[in-house]
Amino acid sequence: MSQSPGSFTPFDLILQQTLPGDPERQTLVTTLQAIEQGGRKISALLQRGPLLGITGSAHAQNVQGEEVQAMDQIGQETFLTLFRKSGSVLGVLSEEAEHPDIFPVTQPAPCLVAMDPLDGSSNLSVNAPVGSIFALFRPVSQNASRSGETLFIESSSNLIAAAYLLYSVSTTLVLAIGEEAHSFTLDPSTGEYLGSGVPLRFPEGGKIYSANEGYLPVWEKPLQQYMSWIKTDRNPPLILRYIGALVGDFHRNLLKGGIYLYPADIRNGTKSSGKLRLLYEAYPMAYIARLSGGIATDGTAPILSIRPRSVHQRVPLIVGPLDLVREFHDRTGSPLD
Ligand code: P6P
Repeated sequence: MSQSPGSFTPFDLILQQTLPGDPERQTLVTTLQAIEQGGRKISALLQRGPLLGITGSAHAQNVQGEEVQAMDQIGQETFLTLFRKSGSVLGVLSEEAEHPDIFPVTQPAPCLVAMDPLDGSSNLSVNAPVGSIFALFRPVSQNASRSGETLFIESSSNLIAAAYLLYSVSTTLVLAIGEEAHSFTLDPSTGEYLGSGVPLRFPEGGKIYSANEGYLPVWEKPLQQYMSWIKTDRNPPLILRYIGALVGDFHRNLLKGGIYLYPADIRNGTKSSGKLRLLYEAYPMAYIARLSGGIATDGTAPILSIRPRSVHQRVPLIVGPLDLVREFHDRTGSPLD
């Protein structure tokens, strides 16, 4: 049932997609409130970013060996503090921290959160879109005997929700729970996130592809042939749109119909695992894609069927509407079931 444009809230979606007696309902409400609050703070900071001197490098490296931007650290501290205070989050795994943080909880059915607090942060210095990405899991256990890493790995098949914030012309929250994914826009004047109540669906027949073709020379042959085919022999050809921030590219492709590809590459005879991380980038996008009628794979298998061996494990990511992803798999020799 769609409500009038702009009156449907994330709280409405949680109520719609969970049962009254479900102890996770309150956990989802409280955890989403933390995400919403962090989104308000980061959105407001980014409006004045250059004036505050926070859009540049922090002159440090993260556990991934990547240069940390000042806003990466601000995003990390912002969401970590909010999740710790929520009483609903048992642990947080972050791109910006080597080990998960484990917190005391007050809720009977707490969740785990895997997050990329500020995705695409190298875009900040040129005022291009960035995002925050979250995957929420039901923990297999609450006892402190397990290490944080073990808890996240053993709980990885218990995805219960996924969300991203897109900080762009406006600030968008996309939330996927139960059977539906919805988009909400932050009204800075009230702090509310408001949506139409109409679920998100990838349109069929999309004509967009998103990939960094600068790496074409180090991609495998079938992929190189696919990248040529989509521009020449495919009817109609696909057109390239690439923002350099997964959240921005994914969101445009979700609304307009497009496939995003960050494949493995071959360097010095060694095949990489791609760049994106399974638990806090590929999983949440795969979950949102699935609830929106799409699918995400690693080029061979569905992302949601892959169990992590380590918490910062990387995977190749192909994600988009079923028609375009199926076409990719047919053209590269690994047809989807
Ligand atoms: P490249 C940002 O660093 C990110 O993780 C994704 O958000 C984005 O899609 C990708 O990497 C961009 O990577 O190699 O094209 O700069």
